[in-house]
Amino acid sequence: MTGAETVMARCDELAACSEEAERITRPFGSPSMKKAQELVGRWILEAGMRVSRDNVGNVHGHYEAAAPGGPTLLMGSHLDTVRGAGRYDGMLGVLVAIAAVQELHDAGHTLPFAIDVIAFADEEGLRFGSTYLGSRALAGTLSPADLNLVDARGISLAQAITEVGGDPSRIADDRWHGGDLIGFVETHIEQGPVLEARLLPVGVVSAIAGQNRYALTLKGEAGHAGTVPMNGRRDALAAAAEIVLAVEAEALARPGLVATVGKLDVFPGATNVIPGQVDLSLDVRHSEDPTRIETCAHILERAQDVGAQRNVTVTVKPVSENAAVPCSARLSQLLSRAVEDARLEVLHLASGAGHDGVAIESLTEIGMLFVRCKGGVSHSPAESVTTQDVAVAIDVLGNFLERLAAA
Ligand code: HGY
Ligand code: MN
Ligand code: MN
Repeated sequence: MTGAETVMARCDELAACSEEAERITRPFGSPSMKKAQELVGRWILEAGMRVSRDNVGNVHGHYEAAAPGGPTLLMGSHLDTVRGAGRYDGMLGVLVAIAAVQELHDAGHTLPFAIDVIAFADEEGLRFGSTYLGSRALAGTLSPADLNLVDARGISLAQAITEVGGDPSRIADDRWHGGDLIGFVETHIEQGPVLEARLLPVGVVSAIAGQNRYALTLKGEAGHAGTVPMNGRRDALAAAAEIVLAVEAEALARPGLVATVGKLDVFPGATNVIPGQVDLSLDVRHSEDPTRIETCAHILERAQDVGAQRNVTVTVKPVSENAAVPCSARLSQLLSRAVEDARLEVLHLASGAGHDGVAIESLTEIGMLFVRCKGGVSHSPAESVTTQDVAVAIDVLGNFLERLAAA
């Protein structure tokens, strides 16, 4: 099998590692994540790398430099997924990085720098709600508050780390301590329609949009659906519905801004009971931080107005905030030349999706290579890439490594 065919087959193997039989769902610290990490560990060894894992569960592959003491290039992506995920978001970046090192290993080739390939244990935040837990551990920016995050069953991140064999009291050891870093380069599906529209297999990422996540709790008054008159109800779900539409309206009014209510839980959740409480998520993103910040304030103000009009309390808990992050000009230049070496047009494009580079940027400069995905669809089983485009990505990454070695 070619490198690209191997990557595609391995994406299928990882897709079978799921907490749910009928869809791909692989959260932090789950049995399916353990299985995926074992597979990735095996493939890292096959590519001539030394494998290790850290407290938080990131899997590391280390490919020695030609001579010890040189700097290290980080590559990789995340191994966790959203609920009902596709099989390429995250996984493709891990497997393409392994494939690029496999090619070096098979050719008996070493470089003037080491390569660390990392499969991050949690980027999506499906289990604990926050983002980039794996890459923040590597960047040394996980906080004690993060360790106290709890999942839907009340299990804390600290407990979950213990359960996967890590020591939450030693999270600081997960910070990169392997010497000088050249940077972090992540290959990832575009999760958008631009490359497909431009008939291009790959693109070079210019920046990653900033992102706010909130948890809102609306409290009204539960009551009998048959006896409480419409006037005077304190219906938390009706208030939530008005807020969801207000979120959409505020986003539509601002070019380039996206805002989403992705989760909404109704309590008590019975046909004949007026909803007394609604918990909902809010995700707001834009490439310009001032626009994002202003819009968040405006949306939250409108939510409070709706609550006041309906006599429903609105409590807002900020979950995470990440400023927009630029990709390194140096790494992007080298990636652009590497794309040209593959006789392809170079397209620079911004990422609306968040990526581990947002967390790693505090540690070292970042670069990203996007791979075309069908219809721009992601966070869905319909996520799809072609073997040909994956072959291009591996080829471009190989060109990039060569250029970096010669730089
Ligand atoms: O939410 C995101 O943008 C990424 O998929 N974590
Ligand atoms: Mn994702
Ligand atoms: Mn991703």
